Amino acid sequence: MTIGSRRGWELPESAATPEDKFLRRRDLVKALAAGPILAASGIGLAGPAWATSGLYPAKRNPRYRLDRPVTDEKIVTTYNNFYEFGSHKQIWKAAQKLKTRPWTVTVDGMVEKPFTVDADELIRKMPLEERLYRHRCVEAWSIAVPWSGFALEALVAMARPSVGAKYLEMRGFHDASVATGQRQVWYPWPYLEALTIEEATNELAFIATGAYGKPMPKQNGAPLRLAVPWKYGFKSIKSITRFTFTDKRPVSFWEEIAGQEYGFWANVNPEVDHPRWSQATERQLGTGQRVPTLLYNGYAEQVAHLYKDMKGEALFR
Ligand SMILES: Nc1nc2c(c(=O)[nH]1)N[C@H]1C(S)=C(S)[C@@H](COP(=O)(O)O)O[C@H]1N2
Ligand SMILES: [Mo]
Repeated sequence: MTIGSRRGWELPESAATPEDKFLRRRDLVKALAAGPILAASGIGLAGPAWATSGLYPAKRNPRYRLDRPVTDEKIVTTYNNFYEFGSHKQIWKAAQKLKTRPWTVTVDGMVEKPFTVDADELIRKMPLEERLYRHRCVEAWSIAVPWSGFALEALVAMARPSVGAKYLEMRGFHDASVATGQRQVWYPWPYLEALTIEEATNELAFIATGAYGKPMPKQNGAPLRLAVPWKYGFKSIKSITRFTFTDKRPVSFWEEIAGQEYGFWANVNPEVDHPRWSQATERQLGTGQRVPTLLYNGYAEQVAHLYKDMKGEALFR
């Protein structure tokens, strides 16, 4: 691995979205609102995500702060887990083949009225903000990222799930013609993850649509990916195409492959080892440091109550 750079330490949190950029963004939003002629003129338009690219950087929500430096953007966008494109970290180039616009998102299952919506249309309807979140991979490396996006709770509210719905299942895409990793047919494609409704409506559950003040890079899960920072990274499913409300607990992608190692809950806990390695510490990418891992990855205050009365559940793998 060649992640020896120390640049992460040098980046102050404020480097993520300078206020002046935010102010310019407001002007741009006004300009876009002025009409389709301006919108078509190309101001601030970044590639095919043009329909929402003017929304970044979103205003930072100061409630979500870090106890560590933001990781260098270069590292976060070039060291990835995205098995659809290969079972190694250097997938960022291969991921550019994924066509993320137009992108259709379906909301179905136990809801008042199932619907399908264009991703940019959905993003435009949601309350966008920026949050600084930690991310802890089950493999014991970690990053800290300024995500842009919206609270998953807002999408749940829009979906109007029926009272019997207990879980929210999220599915990735399935297209082996572009995602060469999906030619490995022994994996249970598409990637699938799920949360309980209580988890999905917890304030921390976030749908990230951008990073570092820009639309989401493909390799990080464009156009929309989950960010649940108190859980191991594999729960944060990328490039979601479908949200399904259900009363049956879904079996997630990794749970199906190796349920003894990767469970449904996957909450971060330094005291519960992975069957093959310790989870006590983590390698902070970009810093050259190994630091102690925190219970619920440092988010116990927001989420510990969700699990208080759960007995006999493997909450930490
Ligand atoms: N669809 C999909 N989502 C995924 C994965 C994947 O392979 N496919 N890997 C997960 C894992 S293990 C991690 S650690 C994070 C990595 O996110 P990043 O590359 O943006 O850091 O994505 C998660 N989401
Ligand atoms: Mo991971």
